[in-house]
Amino acid sequence: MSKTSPARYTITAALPYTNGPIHIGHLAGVYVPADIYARYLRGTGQDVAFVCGSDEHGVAIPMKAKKEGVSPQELIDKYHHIIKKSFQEFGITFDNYSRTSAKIHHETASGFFKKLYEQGDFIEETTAQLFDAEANQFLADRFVVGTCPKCGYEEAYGDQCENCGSSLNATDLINPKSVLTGAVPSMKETKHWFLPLNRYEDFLRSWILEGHKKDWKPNVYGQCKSWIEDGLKPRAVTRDLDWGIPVPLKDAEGKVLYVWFDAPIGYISSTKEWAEREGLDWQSYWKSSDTKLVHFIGKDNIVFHCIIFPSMLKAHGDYILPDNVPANEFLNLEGQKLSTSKNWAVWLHEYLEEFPDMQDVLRYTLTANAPETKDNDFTWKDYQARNNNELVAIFGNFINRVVVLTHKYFEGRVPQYGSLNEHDLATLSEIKKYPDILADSLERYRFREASQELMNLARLGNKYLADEEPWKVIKEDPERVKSIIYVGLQVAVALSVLSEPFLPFTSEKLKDMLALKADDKLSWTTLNARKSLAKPGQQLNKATLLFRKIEDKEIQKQLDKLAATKKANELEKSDIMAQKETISFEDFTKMDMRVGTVLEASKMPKTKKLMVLKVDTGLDTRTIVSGIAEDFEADDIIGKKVTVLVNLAPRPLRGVESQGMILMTENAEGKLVFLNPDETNVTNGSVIS
Ligand code: B3M
Ligand code: ZN
Repeated sequence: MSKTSPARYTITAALPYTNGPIHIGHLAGVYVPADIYARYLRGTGQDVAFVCGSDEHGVAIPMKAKKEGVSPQELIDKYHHIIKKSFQEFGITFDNYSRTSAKIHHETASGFFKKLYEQGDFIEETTAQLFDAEANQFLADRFVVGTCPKCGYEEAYGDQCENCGSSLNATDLINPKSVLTGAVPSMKETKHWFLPLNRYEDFLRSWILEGHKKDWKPNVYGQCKSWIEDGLKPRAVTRDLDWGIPVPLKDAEGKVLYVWFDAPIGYISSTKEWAEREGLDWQSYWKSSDTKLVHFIGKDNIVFHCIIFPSMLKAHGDYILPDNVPANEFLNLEGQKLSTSKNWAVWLHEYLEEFPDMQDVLRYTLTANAPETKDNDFTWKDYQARNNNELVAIFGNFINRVVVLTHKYFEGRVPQYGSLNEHDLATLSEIKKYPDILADSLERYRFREASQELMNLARLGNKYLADEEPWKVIKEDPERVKSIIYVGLQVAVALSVLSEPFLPFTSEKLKDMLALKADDKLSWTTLNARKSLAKPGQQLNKATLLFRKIEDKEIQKQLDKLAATKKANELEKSDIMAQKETISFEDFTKMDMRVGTVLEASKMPKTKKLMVLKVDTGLDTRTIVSGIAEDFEADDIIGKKVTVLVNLAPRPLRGVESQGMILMTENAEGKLVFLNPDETNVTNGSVIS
């Protein structure tokens, strides 16, 4: 792969599953860095195909559809549109956002499978697989959980352990259990096609272990190394399932392609769809050795993008391989793992509604705090601090000062400078270093570092103005102020160009303020070649605020929202029953509850739980059968005061008619206790109201 200057780039971002919306974990891990990279490349004049799309297959889809009570098709349509729209509004500039249910993808994936099949690249094998007889369903992937053979985690899935990241086969699980019915699966024979990864060991060793030791991130390289050294095994690329791309062979009724076989091919289909629309040749983006292919993914997808998909591409024979796979670690939220099912997330579509026009604040926070080398935490306080202390206080403040002063002193025109002193010249030459400083970080996928360098450029401008104090100098030496504002505006123009990949909405506003929109020659690469970035005489537009301060109460609102989620989750986990449906006061008054005294008690023969009581209800003495025998000795309750529901319809229990109900509850140890008006001077028959 050419390291120096590729002719074009194919940038892929992991295809999100359409079983939920996008949250900040997805953004920080994959989409924000991928978009920064793609925008940077376009900004430097490169030929880029930035592709993505919805991942609409796999068992996660029918499972979630069932949970939501809709059809799989309804589910994927719903989330595909939410996801696509939120990406667009957030400024993620995919050249194409496709979906794996698209015809072009079905054809591409089937064609890919067929070619490998015809070349003899698969092993065909009938093996015993886990089967849930009750659900009449083979259990693979997320249909089955059990103990991970590698780390002992008890909730590992049939395809992957989320605890240690190992990729598994369903039959590897210890104590497997069906997710569908809870049943212990039996074994049943079924035929599948396997990609013998072991055949690719030599290729993977030399390509990754020797070829990419230096340029791949240590977390990615390390996972690949341990995979290869653990010994690669054949992996099934088909499934017994009714949701997915049918296996394109005659004897494969009821079988579909494994989702991890078809999904990465989605990158190719998405490129095809785009190229067709644009009148370009898709093949040059996937089959030319002067194309640089980069996959942006989260760490749980490493094995699929570094081992399995490259082996598929290699087997196919005419595809290029990824030059890099800059996988990120995970982002947590307020110290807790992000989780779609537990609703522990900041959802992109909700953020866009609650913080309109503040896409860049989130982009910046997620980049400045990106989980590049280790898992990281998103906190709302940090979000507020990044905004108030960096975007507002440094970037925004600098721009506002220099543009406002230009209007105040020079009627909004870039001043014609007189002489430039040493400080001016040093500042101008400092600006010129930034395109390279940023490019250097970005080329190494260090987005955090790059975002901080960008802020350093704003700091440079801020410090320059603070040191030169044009608002003071104007009184004695207005000529000198022309030079100061001129230099300040050069920093502003550089910021408007270099911030584009990180803060695209801000960059746009800033270019507008600086009247640069018509200046189509101004770009990342031409910055240094130009004598003046802001040309003397140029009329600027009005100063507008680029960022606004975020108040404590806005942050508190978000924290309260999370606290409510936490509480709801805890309630669900504990045995506390959710509140029943609201009843009217009339309903309540229908219940007649009285105070009574237990006169006699005896355990009902041949039962474990039932006790027969005689209770003085104040109205009468009646028989009540109560399921309390495991928690009380008969002798201990005689003489106790109890609360009795007296107008409950009588019902026979083991041949004895029970004429009411004693109100009970459970104590912290799970033992039954009376709901007791423990007052000796309450008369039996007193109404409880
Ligand atoms: N659909 C994303 C995930 O694991 C998965 C990526 C496919 S990329 C080809 O959440
Ligand atoms: Zn594990």
